Amino acid sequence: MTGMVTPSGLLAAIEDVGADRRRGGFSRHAFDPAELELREWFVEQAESRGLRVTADRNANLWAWWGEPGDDAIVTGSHLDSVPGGGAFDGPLGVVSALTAVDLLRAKGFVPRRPLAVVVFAEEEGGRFGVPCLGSRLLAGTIDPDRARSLRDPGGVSFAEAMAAAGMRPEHVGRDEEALRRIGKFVELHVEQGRGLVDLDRPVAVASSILAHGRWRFRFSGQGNHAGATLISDRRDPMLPAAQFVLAARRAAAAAEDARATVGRLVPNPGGTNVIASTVDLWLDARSPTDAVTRSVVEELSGLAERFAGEEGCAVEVTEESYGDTVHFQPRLRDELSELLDHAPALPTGAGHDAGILAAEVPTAMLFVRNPTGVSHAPEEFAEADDCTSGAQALARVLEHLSA
Ligand code: HGY
Ligand code: MN
Ligand code: MN
Ligand code: MN
Repeated sequence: MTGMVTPSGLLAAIEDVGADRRRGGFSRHAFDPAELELREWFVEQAESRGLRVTADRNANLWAWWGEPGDDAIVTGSHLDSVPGGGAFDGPLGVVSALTAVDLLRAKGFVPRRPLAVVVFAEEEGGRFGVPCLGSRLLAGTIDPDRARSLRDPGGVSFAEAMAAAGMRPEHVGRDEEALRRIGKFVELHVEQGRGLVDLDRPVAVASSILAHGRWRFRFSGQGNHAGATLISDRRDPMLPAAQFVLAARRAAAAAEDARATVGRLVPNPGGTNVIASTVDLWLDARSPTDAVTRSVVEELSGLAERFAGEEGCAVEVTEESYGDTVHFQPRLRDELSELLDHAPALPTGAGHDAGILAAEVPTAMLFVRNPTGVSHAPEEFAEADDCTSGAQALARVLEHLSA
């Protein structure tokens, strides 16, 4: 792609936006200054390519090549990150879509169907706790009132944050017009794992997404003084919480290809010399089947009750989000694999907006090789040449589907 902007070139242009000096990596969360800056950057990049950008009622951005219309070929991903996340998860899908538009235009391609690049809001759930919030609202798989009332750690609601960003939270919800406009959706994403490295291939198509969800466990005891309270008099919720973290690893290891993670644990009030009154922790559980994921969570909920009881504490479990196992349509998956020199079909342990939309429209995903396999961490990486191969593959897919 001599002289043309490449995906890694576009990523380099935003490498200072939302850089998290304390954690490393990037912290770009829905409607915070960094994500708003990325949204503006995306609009500029899209408009400089002659694309017309609109925002839908759910804070998702749509850049149209041609008139917006039904049965469009849509690609895109997200710009928000997890706290201290990598540079590629989300943005690679967005910049590859922009590069694919460049490649198609350079060869004189004119879409015979509307074509759009979409940027979904709050895919990571890094601020309001529910992943794929923008695509869930679009598809109507989350209650609008519940979405509006989701609060970030500082107590700001999704509705307040949307309004502060100049958007209208009162209109969020299933968007029939936007859904009707999606003929097919293809999301390109950096691979989050080592499948392609082990196969020595640059690009794969997705075969499935694990069944995954998030549950909040609130352990409640008695806040008290760290020095003045005898051990025998304590009801310390940190104890059942600590046992729970270990039990989560054991339960996942004993189940069929399951994963269980406690990445976030918040004692209240959180003082060094204070026995916590409550401890909140969030369980992220996943597996190739709904049954296994659900059984791991059920087992852990029972253990949480037991651990809490042993310490004179209580526990409350809340399911915050759930995404069924997604198997991408074999016909579209195989068609794209064939188109891309028999690219391998790989499962993904990560959730994606494509997984939400797959319930509504024909959907596919492309993955780009990640040499370390690491994701949701500053070390996340993809070689410039592989990113270019990904964008070229995406351009071929868009041209093929637009025919
Ligand atoms: O959590 C996930 O799997 C995705 O990155 N949101
Ligand atoms: Mn992610
Ligand atoms: Mn992602
Ligand atoms: Mn995604």
